[in-house]
Amino acid sequence: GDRKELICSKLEEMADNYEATGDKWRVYAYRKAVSAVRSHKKPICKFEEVSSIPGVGRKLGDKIWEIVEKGSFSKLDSVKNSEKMQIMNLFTNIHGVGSKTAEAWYAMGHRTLQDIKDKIVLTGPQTVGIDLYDDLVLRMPREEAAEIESFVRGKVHSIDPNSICEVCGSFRRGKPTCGDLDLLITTPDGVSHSREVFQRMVLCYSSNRIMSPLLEELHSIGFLTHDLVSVSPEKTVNMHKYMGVCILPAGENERDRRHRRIDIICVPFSEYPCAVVYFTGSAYFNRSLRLLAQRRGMSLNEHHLKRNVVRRKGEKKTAGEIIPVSSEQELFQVMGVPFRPPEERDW
Ligand code: DCT
Ligand code: MG
Repeated sequence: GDRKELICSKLEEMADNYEATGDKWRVYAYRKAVSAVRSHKKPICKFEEVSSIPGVGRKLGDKIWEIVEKGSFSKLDSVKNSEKMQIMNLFTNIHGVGSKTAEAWYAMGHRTLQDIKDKIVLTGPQTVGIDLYDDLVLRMPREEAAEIESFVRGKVHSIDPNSICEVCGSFRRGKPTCGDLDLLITTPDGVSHSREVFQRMVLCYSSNRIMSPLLEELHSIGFLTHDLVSVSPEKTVNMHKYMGVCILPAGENERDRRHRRIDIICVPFSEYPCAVVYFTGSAYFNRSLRLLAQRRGMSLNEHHLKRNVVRRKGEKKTAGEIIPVSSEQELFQVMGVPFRPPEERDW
């Protein structure tokens, strides 16, 4: 119980540090180990037991055993106390800043958020990221994500009562906290199996019909406070992915609200199953599914599942044909994969 939580929190913290430096493979290995330890049924008492957990292996086994024996993880302590790592974490926690940018700023001698504000010409999203740093660095509790979703869903349904609106991402995977809210919207159109060109027209139509009035309403009531994509009337007409920042109206007994990240995505009905799977994630799970599709001569992305895709040396030789699917279940079935509920899609 407690021991596992200690192990996981140390490994997780180490993964976050590696993420800030852009070391994707170590991030992957550490996150995978966290999930393996979490789902390990028995308590951890012996070294052999640790290293035999699938997804842990010898090297990480040694590190986990150090945490078990000493209650501390010396490598994490030295890494996270280094000045550079603290600053890399500070910078990469700014929305729109990745490890490469953070590295460059560090190399230029910048050390604080004030340095960045004073000396760097920031992109629009990065400016929002710095202005709202203290809010956006936090993950929101699941309960608040649910409140945001029902608030937006109400607005969507007042525009079109037939539309479907669902939160995907970590929320749908049942996580206790969410980094942002990934809201997917579609409208049943009654033509879901027709040709792609037509589908695209339907997409524009429904984006136009729902997205623009929705964004206008959410801005005007002060719910959407900052945009992370450019939103002008000409653009929202065909917009299908909005990214921005929102804040719930303050209730009577609540402490001040915080700004939260929200993505609103509008997709054609025929693409809904693939979109739900994609935006539910996790990103690691999506990668496994894509690889699986490839091995079966198919291809999968956020729009479609296709068959008869021929690849040579990883390169697509034929584009393949779209296999229409009407639900998540059917998508898994056609791919020949046992259905996995969202809660079991971390990998
Ligand atoms: N996604 C993906 N590949 C990426 C990034 C995202 O396939 N590189 C998909 C999977 C999850 C979905 O998009 C939403 O992305 P995030 O919001 O970044 O992920 P999350 O799982 O919802 O986690 P968080 O709680 O941090 O938002
Ligand atoms: Mg998310």
